[in-house]
Amino acid sequence: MRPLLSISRRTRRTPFSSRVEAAGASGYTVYNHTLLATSFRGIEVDYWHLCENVQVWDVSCEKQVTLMGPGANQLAQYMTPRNLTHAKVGRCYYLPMCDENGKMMNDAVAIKVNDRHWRLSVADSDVLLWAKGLAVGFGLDVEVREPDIFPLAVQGPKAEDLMCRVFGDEIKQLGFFAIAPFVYHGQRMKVARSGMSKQTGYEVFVNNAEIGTQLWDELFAKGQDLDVRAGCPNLIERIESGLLSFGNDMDHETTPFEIGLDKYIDLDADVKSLSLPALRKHTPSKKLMGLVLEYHRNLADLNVFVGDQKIGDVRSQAYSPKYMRRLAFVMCDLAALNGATTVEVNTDQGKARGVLTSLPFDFDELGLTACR
Ligand code: THG
Repeated sequence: MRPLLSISRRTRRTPFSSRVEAAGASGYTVYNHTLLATSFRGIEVDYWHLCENVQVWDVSCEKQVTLMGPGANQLAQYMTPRNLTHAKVGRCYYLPMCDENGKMMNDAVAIKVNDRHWRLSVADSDVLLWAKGLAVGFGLDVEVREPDIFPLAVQGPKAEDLMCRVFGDEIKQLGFFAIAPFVYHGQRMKVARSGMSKQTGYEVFVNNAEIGTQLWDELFAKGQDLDVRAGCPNLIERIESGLLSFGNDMDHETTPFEIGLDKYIDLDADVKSLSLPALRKHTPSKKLMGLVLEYHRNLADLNVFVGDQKIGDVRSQAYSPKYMRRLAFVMCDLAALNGATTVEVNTDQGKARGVLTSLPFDFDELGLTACR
């Protein structure tokens, strides 16, 4: 018998859990103490459907942490090395969040609600506890809470069409990473053009559980001809798109420079950030890189070699049916790698050779074309 996941109040269900079960979720993980489906009809079937149609995802597990009060701006800035000085209301900001040693605590999508109110949509680590500790330790006048807000993602090339049917054509005005209030059945809720896929997508920040389930049902009723299905962040699509997962591709021992988040950090910024002093002195000794393997073979372990020398570990991996290659993110030891790009891994059929590349994958440059 396969082991069961025992669900209790601690393993939080969401307003959409009954819908997710009814839609036939076939696997779950726990993310921020909350249930998150990992597959429905199988990861490959879900993948093709996501790339060609539209899916509705219960991503309530992207917990919201709010910082409210006169110290909210300061606390948000302490937590990230990204310069928030010119942050605007109405935009989402992808934030590496780092400790005093420059190590990753989380990667969140943040919005500034107003000058005294930030909202962080956090990845899988307890940002609430860290933020409370910082607020008390630095004596900031700010309240840190986890409000009842349940993100619902609508992802896929037909997402815009479906969202217009439910929220109106104004949805088309939202640019990438923009966020604006919409009214649904009399309830104001924010909608962003964002999500954990590189297909077109939106996230609705549902702030009323009952209206949220109505919204779920309406998305399915109005999307029948679009073949709308329940879905979830898809491992294959995430890897092809180079989207990182906290806990998999990075952890509390990783710096943002080691995972390619340099572009979000201005080391010269004149801001009070907990991690900037350490990051200014930091020289990365490891780097997350893409790995492309010729064959559809399963890995026997997570070690990556140049000759007999181990140079890194696989962090996330999946077979890409679109490019017919196994793709992986590998954390490489730069000294051991010494500039090599051809590496070997152990598979269930012996050693296999692969090529290391920068992330995100550039399939054109790799000479790979989509098979459909
Ligand atoms: N949506 C929301 N909250 C989240 C996630 C989300 N919190 C947890 C987790 N996902 C955070 N991780 C990511 C990783 C990448 C992106 C978003 C969240 C992302 N990155 C773009 C990229 O890499 O190209 C763009 C970033 C940018 O332009 O600033 O979208 O999915 N609400």
